[in-house]
Amino acid sequence: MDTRTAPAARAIDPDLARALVDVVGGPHLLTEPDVVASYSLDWTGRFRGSTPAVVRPGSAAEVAEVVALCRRHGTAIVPQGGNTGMVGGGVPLHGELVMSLRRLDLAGPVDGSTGQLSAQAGVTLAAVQSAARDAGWIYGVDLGGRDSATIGGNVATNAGGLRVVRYGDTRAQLLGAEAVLGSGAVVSHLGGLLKDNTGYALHSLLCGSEGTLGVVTAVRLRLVPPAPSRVAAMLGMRDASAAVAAAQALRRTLPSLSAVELMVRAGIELVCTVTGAPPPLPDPHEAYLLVEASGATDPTPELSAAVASLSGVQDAAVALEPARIAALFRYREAHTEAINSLGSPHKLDVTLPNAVLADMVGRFAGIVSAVAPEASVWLFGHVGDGNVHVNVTGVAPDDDRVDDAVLRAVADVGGSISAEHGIGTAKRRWLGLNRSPTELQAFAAIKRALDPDGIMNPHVMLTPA
Ligand code: FAD
Ligand code: 2HG
Ligand code: ZN
Repeated sequence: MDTRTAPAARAIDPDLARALVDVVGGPHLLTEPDVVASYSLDWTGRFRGSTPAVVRPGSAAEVAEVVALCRRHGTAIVPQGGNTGMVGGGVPLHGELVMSLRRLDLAGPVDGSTGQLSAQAGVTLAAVQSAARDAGWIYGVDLGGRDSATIGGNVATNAGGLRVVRYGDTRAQLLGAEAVLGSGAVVSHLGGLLKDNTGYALHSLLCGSEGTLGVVTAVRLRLVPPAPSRVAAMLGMRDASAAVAAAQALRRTLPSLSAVELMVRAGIELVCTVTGAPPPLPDPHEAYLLVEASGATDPTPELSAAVASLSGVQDAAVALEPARIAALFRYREAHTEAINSLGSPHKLDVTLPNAVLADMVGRFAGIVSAVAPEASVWLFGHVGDGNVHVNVTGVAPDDDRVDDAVLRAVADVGGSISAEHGIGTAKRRWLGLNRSPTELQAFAAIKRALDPDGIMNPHVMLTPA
């Protein structure tokens, strides 16, 4: 796969290597080139870095010792969870040491009376969801990378996903965190009090900081009551504009709405070709809306009434059984892997204001073809949040012209250049489109305060000092 490749990393300082082995044990300092290579390539295949070593601490205390050692040696660290990130923020593109958090994998127990769960950073999202479910609660965040993505990575990126329209993003679930800052200091606030206005909310600041301020080692999460009755419908829509208008209407008319996802004909056809799934509806449609409603009682009558009042619906497939609902969601979730099968994509994850959402969905293909006529554009996303995933294939990994054109067009109409994936290295160049010089100065001041030597993910989000 053609990737944006970084120069080879320098070998690790032998003194640092010995000290790291003393902390984590020999088996947890990985230096074999074949082994560390898998930690150096991102999920999309667009960003390939190189590292002298991967260190795998087994406790928060070991994380703190590793950070202190790296600070002393002036060695930069890239924290890594499940390596499912989409913006090149979790791979060592400048020869950094990789710190894998996957050994911090203790989840629970759930506090059944408050509906809260503590988990270490390396627990997968799927394991958090299943611990919550086993205790009679649910965790409100869900996304396609759930089996590999870690809760530490979710917090570091403030992950969104399929149910933000109902429960909010990761920050909305986060009641507290434990972290080792770049200074080496350990901060811990895991008490889980629902109301707690005692100074700065450091956990909220760490959420979405993409490993640039410190390493998240544990989190306290809010859970929500289960919504056991579920129904999903795949709507064949007249066009993308009608689908956007329908999604916006459903937010108001369907109180039990728990997901509303946009797809278009080309994406559905690609998914069917790559996965072998049959078409979701007998005839093709220009756009599709996947709608899920859930609650304590059967939401089907409410969903049917809400759908009946929409315009532009040409056909519908309704699913009530969990397996059939999962099959409908598969059409949406499989977009990411299906697009990857065409080569490493440029991923432009944007949010648009409601008023211009439909118009922009119609404009993206033209914006891309004006700078890269050979490229293909794939549109889908969490349209209930105004979040569209503009994927572009057929463009070299280091050719940023489409990124530039799309992100500028989005910012020009008041949109965000990153809805949920973060800035990473992929979008650092364009952060100034959304953030003023004064805000960027405040970001830099926070970074200097918490990470005085700039060792935490120094090439991510902000320009290195
Ligand atoms: P990584 O990729 O390992 O790291 C991501 C960033 O977080 C990096 O900057 C890294 O340095 C930092 N980091 C990781 N762990 C820590 C830690 N413990 N402390 C400090 N910094 C840390 N994202 C969404 O928001 N919504 C979606 O719907 C969605 N769907 C996806 C579907 C698929 C199939 C895939 C592959 C990915 C999807 N993603 C989605 C992207 C990705 O899963 C999320 O960004 C996720 O939160 C990353 O978690 P991770 O553990 O893999 O982090
Ligand atoms: C999703 O919503 C993820 O499936 C990935 O955020 C989006 O592949 C993408 O661009
Ligand atoms: Zn997404």
